[in-house]
Amino acid sequence: MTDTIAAVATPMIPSAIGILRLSGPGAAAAVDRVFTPFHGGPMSRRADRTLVYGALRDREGRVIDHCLCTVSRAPRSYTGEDTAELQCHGSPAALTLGLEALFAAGARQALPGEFTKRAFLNGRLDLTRTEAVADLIHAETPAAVRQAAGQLGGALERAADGIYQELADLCAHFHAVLDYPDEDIEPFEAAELSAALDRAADKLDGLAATYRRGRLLNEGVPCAIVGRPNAGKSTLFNALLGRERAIVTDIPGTTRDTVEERVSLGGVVLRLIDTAGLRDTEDAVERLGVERSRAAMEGAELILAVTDGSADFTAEDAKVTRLAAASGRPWVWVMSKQDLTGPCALWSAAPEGGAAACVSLSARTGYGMDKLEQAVAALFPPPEELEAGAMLTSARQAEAAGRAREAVRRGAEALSAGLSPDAVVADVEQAMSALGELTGRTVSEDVTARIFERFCVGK
Ligand SMILES: Nc1nc2c(ncn2[C@@H]2O[C@H](COP(=O)(O)OP(=O)(O)O)[C@@H](O)[C@H]2O)c(=O)[nH]1
Ligand SMILES: [Mg+2]
Repeated sequence: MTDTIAAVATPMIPSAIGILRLSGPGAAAAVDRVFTPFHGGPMSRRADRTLVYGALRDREGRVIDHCLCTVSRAPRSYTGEDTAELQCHGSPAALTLGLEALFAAGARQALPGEFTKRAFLNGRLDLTRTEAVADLIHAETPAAVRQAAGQLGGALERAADGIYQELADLCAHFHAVLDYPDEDIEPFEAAELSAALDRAADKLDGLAATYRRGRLLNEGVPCAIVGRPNAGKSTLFNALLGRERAIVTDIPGTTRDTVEERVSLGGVVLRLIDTAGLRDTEDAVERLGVERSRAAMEGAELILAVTDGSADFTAEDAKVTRLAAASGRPWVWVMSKQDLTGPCALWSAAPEGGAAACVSLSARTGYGMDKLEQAVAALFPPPEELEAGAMLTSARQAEAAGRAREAVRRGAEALSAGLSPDAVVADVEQAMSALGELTGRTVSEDVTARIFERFCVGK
């Protein structure tokens, strides 16, 4: 028997509405102790999902707020347990008193994520949907919101489940043939097995391929700003951030360490990294900074290579654009300090490096910043309606899906190497187990259930 948990579900700041939430067998009884409807009987005798207006009381029974209350009973609730919600005014002091009253009425403080954990344990949400709840809360862009909402709606669960079901069919068939030789079940065809494995492998490849974009969508795009000292990197960094985060001076070599901040640009979250200028230097500290900026470039998914548009294009600039081009990452060539030179930048002054875009801008006046925004938006377009939600977005998901893929591939190889179906099926079961981890379901029960369900064995 589980206990009853309670928590303030909204931020503890003065606000329009604050919500006290409960889940567990004692939810309605606890609410009865702290909430008195203005009309009608106590909440424990009310219908599910109706809003009731009444008084919220502290542990001594004194009225501390007028609020709305609703109950949803097991199993048709978010957690799958009896739940209740008190929609109060957003007063941190009143909410604290209300929560203390709920504790006095038998509830205990919920742990972080405990409501959603109970929803998972009670089978209301699979693991991917559980993760989507957290993703949605932390989403920073419209695209990330739609992705999380799609995953919350079960898009990834269905994708993983589709593959799982096909593999389960294979196993069920195999076990049926093996375990019930007297039944009239079609024998196993190697060609059929091979085709089914290829289908699953293709789907898993497709799923794995979504991870890069899903991760960037969820975690943000690591974006290194590189260039020689005094090119205007830190000024651009601050302009994108909208505040003076990095130190700007006209002394070359001021930025010696990498500085990272999140910023939303063109509907894309950038993990913007300001780096030390790339140049050969004798200064030990600065050299360390240069090493770090090289590392930042290696870890980046987007590079902004900044050259000073008001000065000559130097050998150092050429080195920077060459490094950016050689990185294999999409890169944008930013020619800075447009306010000093006018908009006609001489791109031809430098070698062709396959930049995704060339932008002449002034971080000081803001000229051209919209072009940079458009370039970023074009490089990281939001997912299509149908893709949203069906992408791998976390390392956990990618790892599980990757293991499934490896196992299916091993199975396919074993089959073409002429190994017995037993060996192949062992790999298939491992793939199912990995997919089961992705969504949080179990394996053997499903396979067993399926044998009886689909093949009517033993009837
Ligand atoms: N006029 C003008 N000066 C700029 C602009 N961007 C940077 N600067 C100046 O160029 C110098 C070096 O800038 P900084 O951002 O520190 O360059 P970093 O070494 O590449 O980080 C500073 O004196 C800045 O004020 C710009 O858009 N317009
Ligand atoms: Mg700097």
